Amino acid sequence: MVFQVSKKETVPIEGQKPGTSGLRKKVVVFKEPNYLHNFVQSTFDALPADQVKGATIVVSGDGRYFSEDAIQIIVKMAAANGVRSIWIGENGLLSTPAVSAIIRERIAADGSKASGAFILTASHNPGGPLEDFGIKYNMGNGGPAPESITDKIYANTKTITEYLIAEDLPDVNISVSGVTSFDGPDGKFDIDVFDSADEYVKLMKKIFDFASIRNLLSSPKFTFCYDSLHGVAGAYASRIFVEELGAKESSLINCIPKEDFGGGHPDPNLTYAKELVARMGLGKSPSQDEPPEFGAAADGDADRNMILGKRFFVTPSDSVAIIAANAVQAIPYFSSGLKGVARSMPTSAALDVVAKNLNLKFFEVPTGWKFFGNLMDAGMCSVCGEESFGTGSDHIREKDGIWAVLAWLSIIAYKNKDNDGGKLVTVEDIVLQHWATYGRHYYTRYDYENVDSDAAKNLMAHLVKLQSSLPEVNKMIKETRPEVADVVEADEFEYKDPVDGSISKHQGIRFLFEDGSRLVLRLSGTGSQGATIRVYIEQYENDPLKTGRDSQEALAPLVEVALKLSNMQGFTGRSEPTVIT
Ligand code: G16
Repeated sequence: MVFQVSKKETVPIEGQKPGTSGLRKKVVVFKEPNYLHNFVQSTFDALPADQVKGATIVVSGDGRYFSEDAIQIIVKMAAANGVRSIWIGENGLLSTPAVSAIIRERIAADGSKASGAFILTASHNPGGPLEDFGIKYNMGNGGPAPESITDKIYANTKTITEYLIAEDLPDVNISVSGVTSFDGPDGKFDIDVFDSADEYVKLMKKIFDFASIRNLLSSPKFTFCYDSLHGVAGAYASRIFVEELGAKESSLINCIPKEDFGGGHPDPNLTYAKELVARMGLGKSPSQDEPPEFGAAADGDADRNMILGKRFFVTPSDSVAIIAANAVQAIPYFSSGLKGVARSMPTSAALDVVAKNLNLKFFEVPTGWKFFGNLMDAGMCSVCGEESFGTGSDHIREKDGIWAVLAWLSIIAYKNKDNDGGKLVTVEDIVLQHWATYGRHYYTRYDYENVDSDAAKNLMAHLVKLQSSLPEVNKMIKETRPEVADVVEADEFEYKDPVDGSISKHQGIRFLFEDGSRLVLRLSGTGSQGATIRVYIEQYENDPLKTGRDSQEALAPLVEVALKLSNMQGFTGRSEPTVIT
């Protein structure tokens, strides 16, 4: 059978602007007639022709509700647009980092490589018929499409008049590995379904010393727990932690991927990873059992991570700093040194102190993983991270949740390597030692979710106006909490990419204090409804006698100042944030 290509008329649909990481909307919106079709065609039309015609493209995601329907539609549209091969992880499952690895590493039997990928995920947002779906495009380097492409996609969605589809192509059986070939007007079209984990596991084995991690996991002193929150990390957890590294099957919780994430919110933080938090002894009512020594969780698409020790939370900002400080000694992939390190602007300056002490190149970029990609492609950055529970390296061009766990396990193994009979060097010991060397950045983030969009815009506009009068800002601070230092600089963060010179403006409102503290406010680019206001609060302490305080208590004066300056309650009507991390 030769499939036919149909041209279907359509009209532009409003609101298809990709956010921080792709287009995320409610499933009901994605199910509206032509909603997905318009976005997919707009993407094909935004890509260079040779990355579509005759190319190989990956399509998969975190398996959330509507994924299979979306895969079938994208396959038919890809065939009609002249794509040569489509690669799909079994059951449509590929974690975001695995997609990046596949684009970079996988070579088909005929020697071809993929030129890009549609990743179907709304990341840490809940899934199900009434929840969120998402789609984003990654390029040939394995990283999210740059703004030059996402801007084109958006422009196309505003002028689209038709899309192409091969309606008579049968649905693909995505549950069985193998290649199926079809004949189309442009020649052959292949659909290649393959194991979701093989390529990723191979890559992890090249980066880490699995033998030393296996040794750690077999030690009676060390106990371990991993929570996939029913996201796609479950498709990798058993293979890596149990089969390859010898962890007990019972150390994995919520590791069966589910299309609605078991009804939960697949966001690995202290609020949503409730079961793990309780197991680790950090819950409101501490668990009866002795908590494990190490715990970690992933989000829906497995690019985020949360790292916990026994009754101990590691902030993501500290996590990337600690990984950077120990990478060369503990992780074989970095043994010849780090090319540089980078963090997003709202992430705490813990990484800056490490970079300074170790004399490493350092970059501060806007929120959004795509900004790290250019630095990595140019060989300027090896390790990077964000406060939003994202950590990664130049092995791929996405953040990588399981990589972060393996990095921590490698560091713990390294710190315990000569420790035959002694007490385990724990996660907490490693963090305390880090603070003793580099000082501590107290850090917290307040999120106000689903706020009225106009109220959020007005709040931001009010802050920008306030920034023009520092004496007024400092007067308000003194009236609120006299012990808080003066603001010495206030601006909106703007980034000039050192590789391609592109400029990104309005990347967050900053208040920089005389003692190094910072307040940052920005609107999230990943929500699907209303606006989410994020308030980031940070204070540096390098007096060893003062690094052991409770972080919410230490930051209370700055939090009060942030809420006062922003007039949060006045603009939004909210007296409490939705989530504190
Ligand atoms: C995405 C981006 C991250 C960003 C995060 C939060 O992650 O890749 O770089 O930090 O969104 O962004 P925002 O503060 O705008 O909500 P993910 O895991 O959601 O794909």
